[in-house]
Amino acid sequence: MKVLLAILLSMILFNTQAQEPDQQQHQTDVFPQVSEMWLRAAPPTAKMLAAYVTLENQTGHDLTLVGAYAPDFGVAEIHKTIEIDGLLKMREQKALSLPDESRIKMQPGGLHIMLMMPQQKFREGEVARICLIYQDAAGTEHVQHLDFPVEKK
Ligand SMILES: [Cu+2]
Repeated sequence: MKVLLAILLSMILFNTQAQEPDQQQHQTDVFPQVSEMWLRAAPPTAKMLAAYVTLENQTGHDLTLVGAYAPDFGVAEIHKTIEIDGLLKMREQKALSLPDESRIKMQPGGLHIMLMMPQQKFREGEVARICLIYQDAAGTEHVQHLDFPVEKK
């Protein structure tokens, strides 16, 4: 009888433990963490501007960066600068994978957000809204709205 009671008691304890909420499952952070975010200041006549950011995926889910848009620009694209036969060229990156626990680092001479057809001038100290579009494993798109400080570097 005592043995049976002990078994029953341990089953109850086990059940209680199993029902405790899993902290990991309650993580609601959908977007990567951002750092080193800036838009390169350019002369007022510039037709193209470049913006940079480092994205770190701590969401617990794999993501893919599939594009960008910016309300103050006619076109926004993710580009990569590559060297072909000694010439620097830019290629649009339509899908950059950003698996869980990985990062994408954009910087001059490499990956960047290319902004074309500016609808207004951006001066140093101002910010420009740029929205990054991610796709999750299920194919659902998530838009991260970011304000890039305009900096001279
Ligand atoms: Cu470019």
